[in-house]
Amino acid sequence: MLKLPKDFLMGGASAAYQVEGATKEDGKGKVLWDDYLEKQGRFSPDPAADFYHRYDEDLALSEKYGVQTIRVSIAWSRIFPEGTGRIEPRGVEYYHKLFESCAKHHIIPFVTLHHFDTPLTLHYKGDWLSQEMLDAFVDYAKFCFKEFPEVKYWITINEPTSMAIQQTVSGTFPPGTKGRFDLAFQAEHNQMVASARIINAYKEMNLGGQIGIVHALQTVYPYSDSPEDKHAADLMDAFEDRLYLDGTLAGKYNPETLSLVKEILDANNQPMFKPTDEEMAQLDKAAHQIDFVGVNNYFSKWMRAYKGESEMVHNGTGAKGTSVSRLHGIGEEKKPDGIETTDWDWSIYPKGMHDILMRIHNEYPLVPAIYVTENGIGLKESLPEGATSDTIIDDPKRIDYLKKYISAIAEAINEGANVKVYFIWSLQDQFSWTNGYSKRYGLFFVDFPTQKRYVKKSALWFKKLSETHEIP
Ligand code: BGP
Repeated sequence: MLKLPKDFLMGGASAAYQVEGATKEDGKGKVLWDDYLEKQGRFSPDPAADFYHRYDEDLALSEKYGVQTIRVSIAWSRIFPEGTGRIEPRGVEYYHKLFESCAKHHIIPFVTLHHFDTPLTLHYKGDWLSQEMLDAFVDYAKFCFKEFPEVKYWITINEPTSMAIQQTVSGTFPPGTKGRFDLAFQAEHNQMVASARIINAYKEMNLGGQIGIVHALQTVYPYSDSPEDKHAADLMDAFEDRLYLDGTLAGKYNPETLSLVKEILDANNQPMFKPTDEEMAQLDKAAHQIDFVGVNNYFSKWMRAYKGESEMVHNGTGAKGTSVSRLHGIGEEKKPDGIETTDWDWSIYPKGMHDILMRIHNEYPLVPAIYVTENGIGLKESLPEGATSDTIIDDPKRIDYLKKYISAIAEAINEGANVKVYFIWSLQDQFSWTNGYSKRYGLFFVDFPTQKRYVKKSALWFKKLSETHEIP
Protein backbone atom coordinates (compact mmCIF):
# COMPACT_ATOMS: atom_id res chain seq x y z
CA MET A 1 0.00 0.00 0.00
CA LEU A 2 1.30 3.46 -0.92
CA LYS A 3 1.87 5.89 1.92
CA LEU A 4 2.25 9.63 2.29
CA PRO A 5 4.94 11.08 4.58
CA LYS A 6 3.97 11.54 8.25
CA ASP A 7 4.24 15.36 8.05
CA PHE A 8 2.10 15.57 4.89
CA LEU A 9 -0.92 17.85 5.26
CA MET A 10 -4.36 17.11 3.80
CA GLY A 11 -6.48 20.11 2.90
CA GLY A 12 -9.58 21.43 1.14
CA ALA A 13 -9.60 24.37 -1.27
CA SER A 14 -11.96 27.24 -2.04
CA ALA A 15 -11.98 30.78 -3.40
CA ALA A 16 -13.84 33.77 -1.98
CA TYR A 17 -16.15 34.42 -4.93
CA GLN A 18 -16.97 30.74 -5.29
CA VAL A 19 -18.03 30.16 -1.70
CA GLU A 20 -18.79 33.36 0.17
CA GLY A 21 -21.92 34.62 -1.58
CA ALA A 22 -22.99 37.89 0.09
CA THR A 23 -21.61 39.80 -2.89
CA LYS A 24 -23.53 42.95 -1.93
CA GLU A 25 -23.13 42.72 1.82
CA ASP A 26 -21.15 44.80 4.30
CA GLY A 27 -19.90 47.32 1.77
CA LYS A 28 -18.25 44.87 -0.63
CA GLY A 29 -17.23 46.52 -3.89
CA LYS A 30 -18.15 45.06 -7.25
CA VAL A 31 -15.76 42.75 -9.09
CA LEU A 32 -15.43 41.99 -12.78
CA TRP A 33 -17.93 39.12 -12.51
CA ASP A 34 -20.99 40.78 -10.93
CA ASP A 35 -22.46 42.71 -13.87
CA TYR A 36 -21.02 40.25 -16.41
CA LEU A 37 -22.85 37.28 -14.84
CA GLU A 38 -26.04 39.26 -14.40
CA LYS A 39 -26.00 40.20 -18.08
CA GLN A 40 -25.18 36.64 -19.09
CA GLY A 41 -28.16 35.49 -17.02
CA ARG A 42 -27.06 31.87 -16.63
CA PHE A 43 -26.39 31.78 -12.91
CA SER A 44 -25.80 34.05 -9.95
CA PRO A 45 -22.79 34.07 -7.60
CA ASP A 46 -25.25 34.43 -4.72
CA PRO A 47 -25.63 32.59 -2.47
CA ALA A 48 -22.75 30.29 -3.56
CA ALA A 49 -22.05 28.18 -0.45
CA ASP A 50 -22.94 31.10 1.85
CA PHE A 51 -19.49 30.75 3.42
CA TYR A 52 -19.68 34.42 4.45
CA HIS A 53 -22.16 33.32 7.12
CA ARG A 54 -21.45 29.60 7.46
CA TYR A 55 -17.66 29.42 7.68
CA ASP A 56 -17.73 28.16 11.23
CA GLU A 57 -20.02 25.27 10.29
CA ASP A 58 -17.75 24.31 7.38
CA LEU A 59 -14.64 24.53 9.52
CA ALA A 60 -16.25 22.33 12.18
CA LEU A 61 -17.06 19.75 9.48
CA SER A 62 -13.52 20.05 8.14
CA GLU A 63 -12.03 19.36 11.54
CA LYS A 64 -14.29 16.34 11.98
CA TYR A 65 -13.28 14.84 8.62
CA GLY A 66 -9.52 15.20 8.83
CA VAL A 67 -9.12 18.40 6.82
CA GLN A 68 -6.00 19.89 8.40
CA THR A 69 -5.65 22.96 6.23
CA ILE A 70 -7.89 25.02 3.97
CA ARG A 71 -7.25 27.28 1.02
CA VAL A 72 -9.35 30.42 1.13
CA SER A 73 -8.91 33.68 -0.72
CA ILE A 74 -9.43 37.22 0.47
CA ALA A 75 -11.90 39.14 -1.65
CA TRP A 76 -9.85 42.26 -2.38
CA SER A 77 -13.04 44.31 -2.88
CA ARG A 78 -14.35 43.46 0.62
CA ILE A 79 -11.35 45.29 2.04
CA PHE A 80 -10.82 47.95 -0.63
CA PRO A 81 -14.25 48.32 -2.32
CA GLU A 82 -12.71 50.44 -5.10
CA GLY A 83 -9.48 48.46 -5.28
CA THR A 84 -7.45 51.26 -3.66
CA GLY A 85 -8.00 54.02 -1.11
CA ARG A 86 -10.93 53.62 1.26
CA ILE A 87 -10.82 50.62 3.57
CA GLU A 88 -14.05 48.81 4.55
CA PRO A 89 -13.63 47.76 8.21
CA ARG A 90 -16.43 45.16 8.01
CA GLY A 91 -14.47 43.31 5.33
CA VAL A 92 -11.31 43.36 7.43
CA GLU A 93 -13.27 42.15 10.44
CA TYR A 94 -14.78 39.24 8.49
CA TYR A 95 -11.37 37.80 7.62
CA HIS A 96 -10.13 38.18 11.21
CA LYS A 97 -13.16 36.18 12.34
CA LEU A 98 -12.59 33.57 9.65
CA PHE A 99 -8.95 33.07 10.69
CA GLU A 100 -9.99 32.97 14.36
CA SER A 101 -12.43 30.20 13.53
CA CYS A 102 -9.62 28.33 11.71
CA ALA A 103 -7.50 28.52 14.87
CA LYS A 104 -10.43 27.32 17.00
CA HIS A 105 -10.80 24.26 14.74
CA HIS A 106 -7.04 23.63 14.47
CA ILE A 107 -7.04 24.30 10.74
CA ILE A 108 -4.19 26.09 8.98
CA PRO A 109 -5.36 28.72 6.48
CA PHE A 110 -3.50 29.12 3.17
CA VAL A 111 -4.61 32.49 1.89
CA THR A 112 -4.70 33.57 -1.76
CA LEU A 113 -4.62 37.30 -2.43
CA HIS A 114 -6.11 37.19 -5.92
CA HIS A 115 -8.35 34.37 -7.11
CA PHE A 116 -9.93 35.65 -10.35
CA ASP A 117 -11.80 38.51 -8.60
CA THR A 118 -10.33 41.83 -9.70
CA PRO A 119 -12.24 44.83 -8.27
CA LEU A 120 -14.44 46.29 -11.02
CA THR A 121 -12.82 49.75 -10.91
CA LEU A 122 -9.41 48.23 -11.68
CA HIS A 123 -10.86 45.80 -14.22
CA TYR A 124 -12.15 48.79 -16.17
CA LYS A 125 -8.67 50.31 -16.07
CA GLY A 126 -7.26 47.30 -17.91
CA ASP A 127 -7.07 44.63 -15.20
CA TRP A 128 -3.72 42.79 -15.37
CA LEU A 129 -2.74 44.88 -18.39
CA SER A 130 -2.70 48.08 -16.37
CA GLN A 131 0.25 49.36 -14.35
CA GLU A 132 -2.19 51.02 -11.95
CA MET A 133 -3.70 47.60 -11.18
CA LEU A 134 -0.26 46.10 -10.53
CA ASP A 135 0.71 48.87 -8.10
CA ALA A 136 -2.67 48.66 -6.35
CA PHE A 137 -2.27 44.90 -6.00
CA VAL A 138 1.14 45.25 -4.37
CA ASP A 139 -0.29 47.83 -1.92
CA TYR A 140 -3.26 45.61 -1.06
CA ALA A 141 -0.91 42.66 -0.47
CA LYS A 142 1.28 44.67 1.89
CA PHE A 143 -1.83 45.85 3.75
CA CYS A 144 -2.89 42.21 4.24
CA PHE A 145 0.55 41.12 5.46
CA LYS A 146 0.45 43.80 8.18
CA GLU A 147 -3.22 43.37 9.05
CA PHE A 148 -3.31 39.56 9.24
CA PRO A 149 -0.17 38.36 11.05
CA GLU A 150 -2.18 35.28 12.05
CA VAL A 151 -1.76 34.03 8.45
CA LYS A 152 1.45 32.08 7.92
CA TYR A 153 0.94 30.82 4.36
CA TRP A 154 0.31 33.28 1.53
CA ILE A 155 -0.39 32.72 -2.14
CA THR A 156 0.05 35.77 -4.35
CA ILE A 157 -2.06 34.85 -7.39
CA ASN A 158 -4.17 31.88 -8.39
CA GLU A 159 -3.49 30.63 -11.92
CA PRO A 160 -2.18 33.69 -13.79
CA THR A 161 -2.39 31.70 -17.02
CA SER A 162 -6.02 30.61 -16.74
CA MET A 163 -7.09 34.13 -15.90
CA ALA A 164 -5.25 35.68 -18.85
CA ILE A 165 -6.11 33.01 -21.41
CA GLN A 166 -9.77 32.99 -20.47
CA GLN A 167 -9.97 36.79 -20.49
CA THR A 168 -8.36 37.36 -23.88
CA VAL A 169 -7.98 34.10 -25.85
CA SER A 170 -10.95 31.83 -25.21
CA GLY A 171 -13.18 34.68 -24.04
CA THR A 172 -14.84 32.64 -21.28
CA PHE A 173 -13.91 35.16 -18.52
CA PRO A 174 -14.86 38.85 -18.56
CA PRO A 175 -14.30 40.92 -20.65
CA GLY A 176 -14.70 37.99 -23.07
CA THR A 177 -12.05 38.96 -25.65
CA LYS A 178 -11.03 36.22 -28.11
CA GLY A 179 -7.85 35.37 -30.00
CA ARG A 180 -5.51 37.95 -28.44
CA PHE A 181 -2.48 35.85 -27.54
CA ASP A 182 -0.38 39.01 -27.23
CA LEU A 183 -2.62 40.39 -24.48
CA ALA A 184 -2.60 37.05 -22.68
CA PHE A 185 1.21 36.85 -22.65
CA GLN A 186 1.48 40.48 -21.53
CA ALA A 187 -1.06 39.96 -18.73
CA GLU A 188 0.73 36.81 -17.60
CA HIS A 189 4.11 38.51 -17.57
CA ASN A 190 2.57 41.39 -15.60
CA GLN A 191 1.08 38.98 -13.07
CA MET A 192 4.43 37.29 -12.61
CA VAL A 193 6.10 40.65 -12.03
CA ALA A 194 3.41 41.72 -9.54
CA SER A 195 3.73 38.38 -7.75
CA ALA A 196 7.52 38.75 -7.64
CA ARG A 197 7.30 42.27 -6.22
CA ILE A 198 4.98 40.96 -3.50
CA ILE A 199 7.20 37.99 -2.67
CA ASN A 200 10.21 40.32 -2.41
CA ALA A 201 8.27 42.78 -0.23
CA TYR A 202 7.03 39.96 2.05
CA LYS A 203 10.56 38.66 2.55
CA GLU A 204 11.76 42.16 3.43
CA MET A 205 9.04 42.40 6.08
CA ASN A 206 10.48 39.33 7.83
CA LEU A 207 7.17 37.99 9.06
CA GLY A 208 8.35 34.42 9.31
CA GLY A 209 5.66 32.85 7.13
CA GLN A 210 5.75 31.23 3.72
CA ILE A 211 4.80 32.68 0.36
CA GLY A 212 4.34 31.22 -3.12
CA ILE A 213 2.28 31.33 -6.29
CA VAL A 214 -0.27 28.87 -7.69
CA HIS A 215 -0.14 27.69 -11.30
CA ALA A 216 -2.58 25.70 -13.41
CA LEU A 217 -0.31 23.05 -14.86
CA GLN A 218 -1.54 20.51 -17.35
CA THR A 219 1.03 18.06 -18.65
CA VAL A 220 0.97 18.21 -22.45
CA TYR A 221 1.75 15.14 -24.57
CA PRO A 222 1.98 14.79 -28.36
CA TYR A 223 -0.95 12.93 -29.94
CA SER A 224 1.51 10.84 -32.00
CA ASP A 225 5.25 10.47 -32.42
CA SER A 226 5.28 12.65 -35.52
CA PRO A 227 7.61 15.69 -35.31
CA GLU A 228 4.63 17.96 -36.13
CA ASP A 229 2.55 16.67 -33.22
CA LYS A 230 5.53 16.87 -30.90
CA HIS A 231 6.05 20.48 -31.90
CA ALA A 232 2.36 21.27 -31.31
CA ALA A 233 2.75 19.82 -27.80
CA ASP A 234 5.84 22.00 -27.21
CA LEU A 235 3.94 25.10 -28.33
CA MET A 236 0.97 24.35 -26.08
CA ASP A 237 3.31 23.63 -23.19
CA ALA A 238 5.07 26.98 -23.69
CA PHE A 239 1.68 28.72 -23.87
CA GLU A 240 0.18 27.11 -20.77
CA ASP A 241 3.03 25.95 -18.55
CA ARG A 242 6.62 26.63 -19.41
CA LEU A 243 6.75 30.42 -19.59
CA TYR A 244 5.29 30.63 -16.07
CA LEU A 245 7.46 27.93 -14.61
CA ASP A 246 10.47 29.77 -16.06
CA GLY A 247 9.38 33.22 -14.90
CA THR A 248 8.38 32.30 -11.37
CA LEU A 249 10.63 29.36 -10.51
CA ALA A 250 13.82 30.04 -12.50
CA GLY A 251 13.53 33.84 -12.45
CA LYS A 252 14.33 34.08 -16.16
CA TYR A 253 12.81 33.00 -19.43
CA ASN A 254 14.67 30.24 -21.21
CA PRO A 255 15.54 31.39 -24.80
CA GLU A 256 13.88 28.23 -26.17
CA THR A 257 10.66 29.08 -24.28
CA LEU A 258 10.72 32.61 -25.68
CA SER A 259 11.24 31.37 -29.20
CA LEU A 260 8.16 29.09 -28.89
CA VAL A 261 6.14 32.03 -27.56
CA LYS A 262 7.33 34.19 -30.45
CA GLU A 263 6.37 31.51 -32.93
CA ILE A 264 2.78 31.54 -31.58
CA LEU A 265 2.61 35.33 -31.77
CA ASP A 266 4.18 35.53 -35.25
CA ALA A 267 1.67 33.00 -36.57
CA ASN A 268 -1.11 35.24 -35.26
CA ASN A 269 0.53 38.51 -36.43
CA GLN A 270 0.70 39.79 -32.88
CA PRO A 271 3.58 41.54 -31.09
CA MET A 272 5.85 39.97 -28.47
CA PHE A 273 5.85 41.40 -24.94
CA LYS A 274 9.01 43.27 -23.94
CA PRO A 275 10.16 42.74 -20.36
CA THR A 276 12.29 45.49 -18.82
CA ASP A 277 15.57 44.85 -16.95
CA GLU A 278 13.94 46.03 -13.73
CA GLU A 279 11.09 43.52 -14.15
CA MET A 280 13.51 40.69 -14.86
CA ALA A 281 15.53 41.64 -11.76
CA GLN A 282 12.34 41.35 -9.67
CA LEU A 283 11.60 37.91 -11.17
CA ASP A 284 15.14 36.72 -10.47
CA LYS A 285 15.10 37.94 -6.87
CA ALA A 286 11.71 36.36 -6.17
CA ALA A 287 12.70 33.00 -7.67
CA HIS A 288 15.53 32.85 -5.12
CA GLN A 289 13.19 33.55 -2.18
CA ILE A 290 9.93 31.81 -3.09
CA ASP A 291 8.97 29.20 -0.47
CA PHE A 292 6.75 26.96 -2.57
CA VAL A 293 4.93 26.56 -5.83
CA GLY A 294 1.29 25.55 -5.81
CA VAL A 295 0.32 23.07 -8.51
CA ASN A 296 -3.28 22.89 -9.71
CA ASN A 297 -3.59 19.77 -11.83
CA TYR A 298 -6.82 18.10 -12.89
CA PHE A 299 -6.22 16.80 -16.42
CA SER A 300 -3.62 16.41 -19.15
CA LYS A 301 -3.68 17.41 -22.82
CA TRP A 302 -2.68 15.77 -26.09
CA MET A 303 -1.84 17.93 -29.07
CA ARG A 304 -1.65 17.42 -32.78
CA ALA A 305 -0.60 19.74 -35.56
CA TYR A 306 -3.28 22.08 -36.89
CA LYS A 307 -3.00 24.82 -39.47
CA GLY A 308 -6.55 26.25 -39.61
CA GLU A 309 -8.23 29.16 -37.87
CA SER A 310 -8.69 29.22 -34.10
CA GLU A 311 -11.88 27.56 -32.94
CA MET A 312 -12.85 27.06 -29.31
CA VAL A 313 -16.06 25.65 -27.86
CA HIS A 314 -16.28 25.57 -24.08
CA ASN A 315 -18.30 22.77 -22.52
CA GLY A 316 -19.90 24.69 -19.65
CA THR A 317 -22.89 22.39 -19.13
CA GLY A 318 -21.46 18.90 -18.77
CA ALA A 319 -22.62 17.80 -22.25
CA LYS A 320 -19.89 15.22 -22.77
CA GLY A 321 -17.92 15.45 -26.01
CA THR A 322 -18.84 19.03 -26.92
CA SER A 323 -15.48 20.74 -26.26
CA VAL A 324 -13.41 21.95 -29.19
CA SER A 325 -9.96 23.50 -28.92
CA ARG A 326 -7.99 24.35 -32.06
CA LEU A 327 -5.60 27.23 -31.79
CA HIS A 328 -4.01 28.84 -34.78
CA GLY A 329 -0.25 28.90 -34.29
CA ILE A 330 -0.35 26.17 -31.61
CA GLY A 331 -2.35 23.07 -32.52
CA GLU A 332 -5.44 21.02 -31.88
CA GLU A 333 -6.37 19.12 -28.74
CA LYS A 334 -7.18 15.49 -29.46
CA LYS A 335 -7.28 12.76 -26.84
CA PRO A 336 -5.98 9.34 -27.83
CA ASP A 337 -8.54 6.51 -27.76
CA GLY A 338 -9.13 5.00 -24.36
CA ILE A 339 -8.49 8.13 -22.28
CA GLU A 340 -11.25 8.41 -19.71
CA THR A 341 -12.98 11.81 -19.42
CA THR A 342 -15.46 13.57 -17.16
CA ASP A 343 -18.78 14.97 -18.39
CA TRP A 344 -16.95 18.28 -18.89
CA ASP A 345 -14.38 16.56 -21.18
CA TRP A 346 -11.51 16.78 -18.69
CA SER A 347 -9.20 13.79 -19.06
CA ILE A 348 -8.60 11.58 -16.04
CA TYR A 349 -4.88 10.92 -16.26
CA PRO A 350 -3.00 10.61 -12.94
CA LYS A 351 0.34 10.07 -14.71
CA GLY A 352 0.08 13.73 -15.81
CA MET A 353 0.13 14.74 -12.12
CA HIS A 354 3.18 12.58 -11.47
CA ASP A 355 4.96 13.95 -14.54
CA ILE A 356 4.38 17.62 -13.71
CA LEU A 357 5.64 17.12 -10.14
CA MET A 358 8.77 15.36 -11.40
CA ARG A 359 9.33 18.04 -14.02
CA ILE A 360 9.35 20.76 -11.36
CA HIS A 361 11.60 18.63 -9.18
CA ASN A 362 14.06 17.99 -12.01
CA GLU A 363 13.99 21.23 -13.97
CA TYR A 364 13.29 23.96 -11.40
CA PRO A 365 15.59 23.15 -8.46
CA LEU A 366 15.40 26.64 -6.87
CA VAL A 367 11.90 26.07 -5.48
CA PRO A 368 12.12 24.35 -2.07
CA ALA A 369 8.66 22.75 -1.91
CA ILE A 370 5.65 21.82 -4.02
CA TYR A 371 2.11 22.00 -2.68
CA VAL A 372 -0.71 20.47 -4.70
CA THR A 373 -3.13 23.38 -4.29
CA GLU A 374 -6.01 22.00 -6.40
CA ASN A 375 -7.01 18.57 -7.67
CA GLY A 376 -10.39 16.90 -7.84
CA ILE A 377 -13.27 15.89 -10.06
CA GLY A 378 -16.44 17.75 -11.01
CA LEU A 379 -19.51 15.50 -11.03
CA LYS A 380 -23.25 15.79 -11.47
CA GLU A 381 -24.63 14.90 -8.04
CA SER A 382 -28.00 15.27 -6.38
CA LEU A 383 -29.61 14.79 -3.03
CA PRO A 384 -31.37 11.42 -2.80
CA GLU A 385 -35.12 11.52 -2.31
CA GLY A 386 -36.07 11.56 1.37
CA ALA A 387 -32.59 12.55 2.49
CA THR A 388 -32.16 13.27 6.20
CA SER A 389 -29.31 15.11 7.86
CA ASP A 390 -27.56 11.74 8.33
CA THR A 391 -27.70 10.85 4.64
CA ILE A 392 -24.26 10.18 3.18
CA ILE A 393 -23.90 10.95 -0.51
CA ASP A 394 -22.32 8.14 -2.48
CA ASP A 395 -19.54 9.40 -4.81
CA PRO A 396 -17.49 6.37 -5.89
CA LYS A 397 -16.09 8.16 -8.94
CA ARG A 398 -14.53 10.82 -6.75
CA ILE A 399 -12.96 8.23 -4.44
CA ASP A 400 -11.55 6.39 -7.44
CA TYR A 401 -10.16 9.64 -8.91
CA LEU A 402 -8.59 10.71 -5.61
CA LYS A 403 -7.05 7.31 -5.03
CA LYS A 404 -5.36 7.36 -8.44
CA TYR A 405 -4.15 10.95 -8.29
CA ILE A 406 -2.93 10.83 -4.68
CA SER A 407 -1.11 7.57 -5.49
CA ALA A 408 0.59 9.37 -8.38
CA ILE A 409 1.66 12.08 -5.91
CA ALA A 410 2.99 9.44 -3.48
CA GLU A 411 5.03 7.92 -6.32
CA ALA A 412 6.52 11.31 -7.19
CA ILE A 413 7.44 11.78 -3.51
CA ASN A 414 9.12 8.37 -3.51
CA GLU A 415 11.11 9.52 -6.54
CA GLY A 416 12.33 12.63 -4.71
CA ALA A 417 9.76 15.39 -5.33
CA ASN A 418 9.31 17.48 -2.18
CA VAL A 419 5.50 17.54 -2.08
CA LYS A 420 4.18 18.53 1.33
CA VAL A 421 0.49 19.39 1.07
CA TYR A 422 -2.55 18.24 -0.90
CA PHE A 423 -5.71 20.32 -1.30
CA ILE A 424 -8.77 18.72 -2.80
CA TRP A 425 -10.80 21.03 -5.00
CA SER A 426 -13.08 21.58 -3.37
CA LEU A 427 -13.80 21.62 0.33
CA GLN A 428 -17.56 21.99 -0.12
CA ASP A 429 -19.66 22.19 -3.31
CA GLN A 430 -19.40 25.70 -4.66
CA PHE A 431 -20.07 28.07 -7.52
CA SER A 432 -18.05 27.44 -10.69
CA TRP A 433 -17.14 30.45 -12.87
CA THR A 434 -18.31 29.09 -16.20
CA ASN A 435 -20.39 26.11 -15.04
CA GLY A 436 -22.56 27.49 -12.25
CA TYR A 437 -23.85 25.05 -9.66
CA SER A 438 -24.16 21.75 -11.51
CA LYS A 439 -20.47 20.83 -11.46
CA ARG A 440 -19.89 19.62 -7.92
CA TYR A 441 -16.42 19.02 -6.52
CA GLY A 442 -16.89 19.06 -2.75
CA LEU A 443 -16.10 16.64 0.05
CA PHE A 444 -19.29 18.09 1.50
CA PHE A 445 -22.50 18.30 -0.53
CA VAL A 446 -24.26 21.65 -0.39
CA ASP A 447 -27.99 21.70 -1.05
CA PHE A 448 -27.92 25.21 -2.49
CA PRO A 449 -31.60 26.15 -1.91
CA THR A 450 -31.46 25.29 1.82
CA GLN A 451 -27.67 25.60 2.24
CA LYS A 452 -27.69 22.39 4.28
CA ARG A 453 -24.46 20.39 4.25
CA TYR A 454 -24.31 16.60 3.73
CA VAL A 455 -21.23 14.43 4.02
CA LYS A 456 -20.07 12.54 0.94
CA LYS A 457 -18.44 9.11 1.14
CA SER A 458 -15.26 10.68 -0.19
CA ALA A 459 -15.06 12.70 3.04
CA LEU A 460 -14.94 9.44 5.03
CA TRP A 461 -12.24 8.16 2.69
CA PHE A 462 -10.33 11.45 3.05
CA LYS A 463 -10.51 11.30 6.84
CA LYS A 464 -9.00 7.82 6.88
CA LEU A 465 -6.13 8.92 4.63
CA SER A 466 -5.53 12.06 6.67
CA GLU A 467 -5.34 10.03 9.89
CA THR A 468 -3.33 7.04 8.69
CA HIS A 469 -1.33 8.50 5.79
CA GLU A 470 -2.00 5.24 4.00
CA ILE A 471 -3.88 5.56 0.71
CA PRO A 472 -7.00 3.40 1.26
C1 BGP B 1 -9.35 26.18 -11.21
C2 BGP B 1 -9.73 27.40 -10.43
C3 BGP B 1 -10.84 27.19 -9.46
C4 BGP B 1 -11.90 26.19 -9.86
C5 BGP B 1 -11.34 24.97 -10.57
C6 BGP B 1 -12.36 24.09 -11.22
O1 BGP B 1 -8.85 26.58 -12.43
O2 BGP B 1 -8.62 27.90 -9.72
O3 BGP B 1 -11.33 28.44 -9.12
O4 BGP B 1 -12.99 26.76 -10.43
O5 BGP B 1 -10.39 25.31 -11.54
O6 BGP B 1 -12.75 24.63 -12.44
P1 BGP B 1 -14.24 24.67 -12.93
O7 BGP B 1 -14.99 25.39 -11.87
O8 BGP B 1 -14.20 25.42 -14.23
O9 BGP B 1 -14.64 23.26 -13.12
